[in-house]
Amino acid sequence: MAKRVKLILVGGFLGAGKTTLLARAAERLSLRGLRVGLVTNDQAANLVDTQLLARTGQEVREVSGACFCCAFNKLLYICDQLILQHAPDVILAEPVGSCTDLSATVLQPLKKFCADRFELAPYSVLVDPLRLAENLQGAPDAELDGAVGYIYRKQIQEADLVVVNKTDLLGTGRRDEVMGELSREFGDPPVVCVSAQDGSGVDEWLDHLWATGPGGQHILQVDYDTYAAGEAELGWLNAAIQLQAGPEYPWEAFLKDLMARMQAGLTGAGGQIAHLKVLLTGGGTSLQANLTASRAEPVLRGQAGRGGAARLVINARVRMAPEVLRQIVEECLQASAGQTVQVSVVGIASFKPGRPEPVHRFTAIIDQPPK
Ligand SMILES: Nc1nc2c(ncn2[C@@H]2O[C@H](COP(=O)(O)OP(=O)(O)OP(=O)(O)O)[C@@H](O)[C@H]2O)c(=O)[nH]1
Ligand SMILES: [Mg+2]
Repeated sequence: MAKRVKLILVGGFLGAGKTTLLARAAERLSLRGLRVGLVTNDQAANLVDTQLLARTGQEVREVSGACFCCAFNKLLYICDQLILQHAPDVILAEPVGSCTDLSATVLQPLKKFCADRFELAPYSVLVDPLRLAENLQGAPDAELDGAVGYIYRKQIQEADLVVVNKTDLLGTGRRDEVMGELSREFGDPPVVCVSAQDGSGVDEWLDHLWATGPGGQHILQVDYDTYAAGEAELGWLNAAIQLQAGPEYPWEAFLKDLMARMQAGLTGAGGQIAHLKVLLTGGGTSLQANLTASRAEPVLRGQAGRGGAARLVINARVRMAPEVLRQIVEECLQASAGQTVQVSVVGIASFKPGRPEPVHRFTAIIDQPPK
């Protein structure tokens, strides 16, 4: 039998740090001498994540147009292409951050139909510890409640392994509190703690994925009406924009101004920001800006050059009507550009994710045969 590829799916809510962890894992696995392939996923094209992961130097493919469960055959096709063209030992894949029920709709079908090709790692679900308590408690100022909160909980419940990320931001006391919240709410699931950003815990997490498995040990009852209602509360916008300015124009200041305008505009209109991510590239440099909550500060990483041409990719996931989201983003863009920057929109899509219609849905756990 041909060698099986280790397939690692990393889920979790929007902004939990999946892409950052995949990039870090790709780096660590390459150091172990393993060839890595990466797969991103979204409802539409023009993904910040695909571009960010391409910077790891590894092969990246995109499943866009639908989530993994609704585009299961496309996921298989893309993985097969990766295997044929690149021969990876490991494929790391990131499902859309508003998706759940992946165990029933993706993991079990993978074990059933592709046992010869893939060895499925435990399904890791990332948690942003700074958001956990407010999202679970449905506090009055919680970013996620109702149907979106339902998705959030289901994601954690179906994990084989809960990965508490961003531990670089936690003191020991807060870390203990997070563990307490997880154990109270989810009955002591296996948990590992990492920081995708500084790399701590990442090797231990990877070791765990090689020591245990296969993934998909829990199948949940999921009410698809509530799930669909939760996804439909989110406005989605993906845009690719070409910019042109004079020779010394400071692109970093432009991006900071744009993020501040979008944050004020979106929250001012009553939107709740789940994840607003923007990547500005040009002249061999790239600068990313992320905002993972309405009241947070945007985080900038990388660097931007000065002047000339630049390309902007905007991916916004905001709890508001998509038409309003698009109007605000377009107005902010024009305001930041003023008379100094020429803006041409290469592509823009804004919509609500459609009702999830999985290709497969298994109700029993498939035991993957041993190697
Ligand atoms: N401090 C800190 N920030 C992190 C860590 N991991 C991710 N982040 C930041 O969290 C934000 C979101 O990270 P992403 O990796 O884009 O999150 P994601 O889960 O892929 O988001 P979606 O693709 O929108 O679902 C970015 O600003 C990251 O830099 C971490 O370990 N520590
Ligand atoms: Mg991502």
